[in-house]
Parts: sequence; structure tokens; C-alpha cells
Amino acid sequence: AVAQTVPPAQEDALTASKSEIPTAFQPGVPADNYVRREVMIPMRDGVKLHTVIIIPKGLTDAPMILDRTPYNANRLTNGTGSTHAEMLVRQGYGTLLQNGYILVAQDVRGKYGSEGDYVMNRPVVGPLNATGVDHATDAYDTIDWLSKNVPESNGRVGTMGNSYDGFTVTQSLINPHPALKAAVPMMAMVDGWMGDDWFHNGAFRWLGAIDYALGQEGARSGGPAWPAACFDDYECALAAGSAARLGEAKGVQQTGFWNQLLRHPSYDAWWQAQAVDKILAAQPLKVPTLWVNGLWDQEDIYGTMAAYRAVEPKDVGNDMNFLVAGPWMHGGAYRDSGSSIGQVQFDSATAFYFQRHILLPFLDAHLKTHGAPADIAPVTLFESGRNEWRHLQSWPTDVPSRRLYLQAGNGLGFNAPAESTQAFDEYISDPAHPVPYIQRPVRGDAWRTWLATDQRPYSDRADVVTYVSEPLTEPVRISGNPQVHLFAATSGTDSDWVVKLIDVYPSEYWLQPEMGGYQLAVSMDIFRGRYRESLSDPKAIAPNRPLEYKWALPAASHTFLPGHRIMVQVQSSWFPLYDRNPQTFVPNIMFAKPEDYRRATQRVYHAGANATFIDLPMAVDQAGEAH
Ligand code: PG9
Repeated sequence: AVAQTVPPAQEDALTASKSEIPTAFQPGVPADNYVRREVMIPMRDGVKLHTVIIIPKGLTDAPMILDRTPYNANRLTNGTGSTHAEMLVRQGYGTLLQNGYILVAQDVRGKYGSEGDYVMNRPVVGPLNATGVDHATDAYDTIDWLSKNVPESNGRVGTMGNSYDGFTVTQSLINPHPALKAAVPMMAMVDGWMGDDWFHNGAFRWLGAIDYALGQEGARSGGPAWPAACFDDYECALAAGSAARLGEAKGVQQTGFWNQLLRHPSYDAWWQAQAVDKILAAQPLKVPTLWVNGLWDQEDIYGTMAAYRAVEPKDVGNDMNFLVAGPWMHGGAYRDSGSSIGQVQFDSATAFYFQRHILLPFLDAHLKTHGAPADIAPVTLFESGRNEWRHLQSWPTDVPSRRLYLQAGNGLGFNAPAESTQAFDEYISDPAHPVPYIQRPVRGDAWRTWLATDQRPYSDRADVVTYVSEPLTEPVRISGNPQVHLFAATSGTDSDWVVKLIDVYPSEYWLQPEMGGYQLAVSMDIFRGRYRESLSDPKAIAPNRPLEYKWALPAASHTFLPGHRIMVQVQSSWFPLYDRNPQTFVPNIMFAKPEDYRRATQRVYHAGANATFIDLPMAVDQAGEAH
């Protein structure tokens, strides 16, 4: 460092006599409040993984939080270039650094600074992986090294991460290292076919998949940018046609994972063998785990809940398997305050609440050297609508249900509709004009908040049928997965069906006037009709016959308040988030030809034996429940 002295006064006169730029500038020495260590940790096969350790200065006997990421450990630990460790990281990690934790970020094998080969969501060692290494072994070897080589630590490790990093947390639970004392999988990718990143019930989230395959596998360090040709993704996606054609136009067929997707459009053995919930269900429960679920998670809304539920029967003492479900979009539990999504407000900083009152006590109890037992409920659930937290002993699956029926005249109610002359409503689904999932132009980050966006632009479209209740006089409180029983017919031989359960705000809303009449989707999802009888073995649909389509919508925790109305919308495309169903049965939709895409007449039934309904999981108060 160069010492600062008072400049001699006579230099004023010489102002222009020499350059003001020093010949060799020496940067100031920042007074960091942390120590940063970078190490290459050896794995059992000799591959070394790049690992960054951030240690707040002066810390001793401290636990370590490990985040294993494909997104660049350097970026994760140096977001802003500040001298304050808590400013460098995601806000939730800042909370941990402020509260006596060491943060460890590691590049997974094959990405950024780590050696080895990269495989998307590398399957566990077994039929799909003969290499002898996977994320479970890499987590084990890393934790082994950390527990012995960080002198400032107490040798105890917790794994934590969101999304892909949440997936790696789940893998650390397979044959866990004894020094792993707690795990926090947040909004983890668990089953890429059933309802996380790549497919939902067989419908393909193609643009995200192409973009992601390019970003992850276009290069070891960050892939090439998506070559854009349209301001509006809707337009380019429509012009491209099938997934295979669009992928080729972007060059993504050069990456391994994209080809796997094209090869596995159905829920075949390849997908089933990777489903993390099924893998964990077969494991002993050894590590206290806090699952973090986002009720409006646009990326991985399915997996965390599925995994929590798969593990729950093993938690006989109800003290190992914990769940928090908050009103969050993807990553919302540790990225910001969690007060709102777009226009929808939740009356308090829900993410701060989670970090301070659930996450920290949970981690402290299991990781701190003399951690006090955590006073947290096994299940902490945010109830939107009322905008309150509920603290429960479990999130029960066997709650009473109530059938919400579509009615003639676009009505909706709890009474079963009688046989009526008008037994169905009809619309044309035209693949040349698919229903947008958000308002056009579709671009950039707009999709992040999309699950909470106003559904009003679609309720009046001719290719969407809409049913709405009278204003409620009593609250309707649901908690769990609404089950769709859709009776519908198509004139084609394949079809997608989208069902949305919506809270319609009063036409005038005194608390937030701009929300007057807002249509907030509480739970909605798509189902690809060819999987009606079997998820692994698609079949052509018999045309023009009312058939029942059954599937579970994402878990919801919501009260429809008096004065609000309940709405259901049904449609047959959600573009361009999901690829189009050609509406003609073809062996593999990824390779559908332009002539396969045909208009179809769709009928949604609402009478007698073909009465469409959604089975609503009704919340019940639990003994000892606090809120
Ligand atoms: N949802 C992203 C993802 C997870 C796992 C695999 C692929 C993508 C993520 O945000 O990490």
C-alpha cells in the first residue's frame, strides 16, 4: 500500500507540469471482514473440485454451510465485490454469515473451476451411471475434507441450496457423511418430468430447456447466449414448429442433455430411476432436513413437496423432517424480503421471517457446538388470502375434500350439476394461435413472476372456457393438492389440457385499489392428454368422446375470502412456455411435422356422469396449531 501524506502546497503551481496518472497504480488493500480461501478438494476418483470458503474474520468453532453449484462458486461468493462478506452472497446466506456460519461454495464436477465431466443432474451410481461417482459421493468426499481441514470450524457441516443446488443437497442425503448434521433443500429439482423444470405431466417446457441446455452445456464456464431473432419469443417459437427443429436452429443438439430430452418424452425407466423422491424414500432418514417450498415457484414447484412427503413416513418421532412453504417464486426464500410477487402483496416480509425464525433456529440446533433445541413446528405453512403463517404438526394428505363443480352457464359451485340440456362448452384449439401464458411480447425475466400474474387477459378468450362462482359468503380454506377430474373431448387424437384454480378479487378492493377484479391463480397446471392411461406409454385419444383426465395440481395453501369469487379456466395450450400439442397423435411430439399440427374442437363437460370437478383439499385446524 502507498501511504497518504499531506501534498506539499508548492505543487499547486505546478499543476499542469506532470501527468496525474501514477506510473504503476497500486490498489488499496481492502479491509475485508472475512477471509476467502480457494481450494481444490480431491474426490475418490482423483478429480479435484474447486471450492471457495468464506470465513468471517475472528470466527472459531463455527459450523459450515456447503452449497454445491453448477452456477459458478466464485459468482456465488462474490456478487458485488464488497469488503463485507454478507454483501457478496444471496441475502439468506448473508444472514448466516452474520450469525456465525462459514459459507462454502463448490463447483460441481465438470463446471467452472472443477475438474471432471459434467452430466446434467448426474444420476446416482447404478443403472444410469457406471462411473462410480455421483453427487452423493462428491458431497461425502467434500464433507470429509471440510470436517478435517478448516481450523476455524467445529467440523460440522450443513448442506443448503436452491433449485439445482437444492438437488445437490438432496443427493448429500444418500449415504450421508457422519459430519453432515443438517440439510436445507430449497425449491429443489426432484423430478424433471412430473412437475419440475423440463416437463409438467408430459407437456414439454421447451424454451427453458433449450436455453438451459445451452447455458449449462454449451461450455464448461457459462454457455453461449441464446441467439435471439425475435423481440417476442412467442413469434420465433411459433415459426420454428417442433422442439427438435427449434433446438437445431439454436445448435443445442450438440449438447448431451438436449438429446436425452428428445429421446425421453415419456415417463420411462430413465426418468423414474432419477426421481429423487423415490430414491430418498428408499434411504434411511439420518439427517435432519428442512424442505423449503415456494407456493408460486415457476421452476420447481413439484419436487420439494414430493420429496418431503416421500420422506415423512420415516420420521416416526416427527423431529427430523421439516417443511416450510412460503408465498415465493423460485428462490424467493433467500433472495429478498418475500413481501410480494409482482402486484400481489403478502402483508409482511415472509422470507425474512423464514430466515430468522425457522432457518437459523433449525441450523443452530443441529450445527452449532452448543446449539439450543429449535422451537419450530414440523410444518410451517403460509396461508395466502389471509396472509398468515400456520405452524402445524404435519401437512396432512388425508384431509376432507370438497368437490367444486363446473356448472352450466359458466357457473361454478359445490352442488353437483344435474343433467342439463347444455352438457358441455365448446372451443376451438388452434395450434396456429396458441394461448399465451403471459401477455405478449414474451421476453426476458417476465416469466419469473408469471404464476401470480393476472389471469384476466385469458378469461374472455374464445379458446379458453371460464367458470366463476357467486361472491363467497363464507371463507373457503384449502391446504394441499387440488385434484382435477376433467371430463373433456377433442376432435383430434391428442390434446393438452390446462386447468387453473383462481381467486377473483372483489371488483373494488379497498386495501389495494389496483387489485380490483384481479384473477390470482392459486394453483394451475397442464396435462398432456396422451398420458391419460399411462405416463410411460402414451396412447392416441379416441376422438369426440368425453373422457376423464385426472391429475393433481400443485400444492396450495390459501383462503378464498368472503366477497371474493372462485374461478376455473380450461384451455388447451400455454405457449411458448410449453410446446404445442399437434392435436394429432404422433409417436414423439419433439419431432412433429408442420402438417401434424391441426385445429381441434374441444368440449368441456359439466353435467351428470360427466360432470367436471376439482376436488379441493379443505384445511382443518389441528390440535395445538398456532398462528
Ligand atoms: N430450476 C433450475 C434447474 C434445476 C435443476 C436442473 C435444471 C435447472 C435452477 O434454477 O437451478
